[in-house]
Amino acid sequence: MTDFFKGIPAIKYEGPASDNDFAFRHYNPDEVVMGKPMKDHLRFAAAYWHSFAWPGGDPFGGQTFDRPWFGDSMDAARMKADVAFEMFQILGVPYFCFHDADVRPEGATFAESTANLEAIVDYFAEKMDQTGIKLLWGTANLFSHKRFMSGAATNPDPDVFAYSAATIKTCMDATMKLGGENYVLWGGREGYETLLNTDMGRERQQAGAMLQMVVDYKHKMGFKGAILIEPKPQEPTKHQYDYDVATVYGFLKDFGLEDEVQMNIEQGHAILAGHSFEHELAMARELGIFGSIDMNRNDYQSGWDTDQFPNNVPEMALAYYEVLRAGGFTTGGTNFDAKLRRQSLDAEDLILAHVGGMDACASGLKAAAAMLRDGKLEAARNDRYAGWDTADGKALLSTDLDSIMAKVLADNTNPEPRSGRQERLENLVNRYL
Ligand code: XLS
Ligand code: NI
Ligand code: NI
Repeated sequence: MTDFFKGIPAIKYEGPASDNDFAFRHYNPDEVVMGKPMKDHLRFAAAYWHSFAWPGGDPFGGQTFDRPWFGDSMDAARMKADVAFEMFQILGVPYFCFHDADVRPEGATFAESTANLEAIVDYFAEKMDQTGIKLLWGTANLFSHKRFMSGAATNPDPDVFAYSAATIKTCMDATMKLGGENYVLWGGREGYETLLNTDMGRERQQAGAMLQMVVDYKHKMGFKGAILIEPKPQEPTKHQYDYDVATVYGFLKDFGLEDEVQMNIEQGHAILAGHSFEHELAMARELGIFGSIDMNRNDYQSGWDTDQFPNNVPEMALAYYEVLRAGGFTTGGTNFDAKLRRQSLDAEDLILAHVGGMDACASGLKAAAAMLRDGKLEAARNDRYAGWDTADGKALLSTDLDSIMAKVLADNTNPEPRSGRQERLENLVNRYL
């Protein structure tokens, strides 16, 4: 045991009336919601990078956090892992997620970085064994080091493509070895700053080839989890290729990979793309590529990815409503891709941030389940489209313009506008919160 969390005990469910900051009011892991314990609906994961690797900097100032494990040694990496697993246990999160760069020191060579990663993976394996904590997903950090400044798969330099591919292989190996349930690809540097120096056609082909190799390797190694792409429209790159769910779907179709890859959808990225979170979730569900979520919240005024811990229950209710309508998670889960504000210096801030986020998710899930159970929203939606369930409605979709025009004339078709009843539905949703 380290003394980082200074004896903060495991967080327990105490119910909505509790006055204890270190307790859950809504997240009751074994409480059954729509036939499944809450913990199996939500499948919470903590993100290694924000909680343990981020020093608290912003564009105007550097490190604010003073963590005893900051440093480049393997000893520091092991201490970081000790503290991380202590946090996972205090919170009772069943999963965690990591990038290679979060968990191991960078080596002087590719081989040394890989050896460092392998040593930490062995250390994780022991800890996972002792605690029962599992890996939701692993991923490669192909964006922080300067070698990736012009992209990873989409770099103009083939050596960077090669370095990136080899790095992805080591991270897929690590994920497989730890029994990870998904492998994530987020292309923070896959895009461009200016078209003046960019060959978009080549870069798309390079990205397609890389993804095909990832999928081939998944099958070759017998990885049973899902390959997930995480869309984001910009930041750090000015224009990122994986803009949003619909854009990525077009890319997958182009390369014939739409049945091989699913989406990891992040709240803040949806907002940056000018969508709501539930829009992105619903789009992925309709396209058959819903996978997992990165839960956080974005500041609506900032214009960049603020990765705050979620606390807006009405928004989360609508998000989990879409997750439930998608049939819930299979390999996916709720990863807190969220970081403290840089003034939140204390160890307890890390715990309380997650406690609040987990409670907000649980409230949202309960509200979503109640909405679905009551069925009023779905009944109203079905009623709005009822015309399409009639024989005439169905026939319309498989005929031709000549026949339709003849029928419009014969029936003297003259559509009457009907209310969309938006305010009525919004009032209805508020009753479940
Ligand atoms: C950054 C992304 C990143 C991915 C994993 O905006 O959210 O954290 O989730 O590389
Ligand atoms: Ni993000
Ligand atoms: Ni993310």
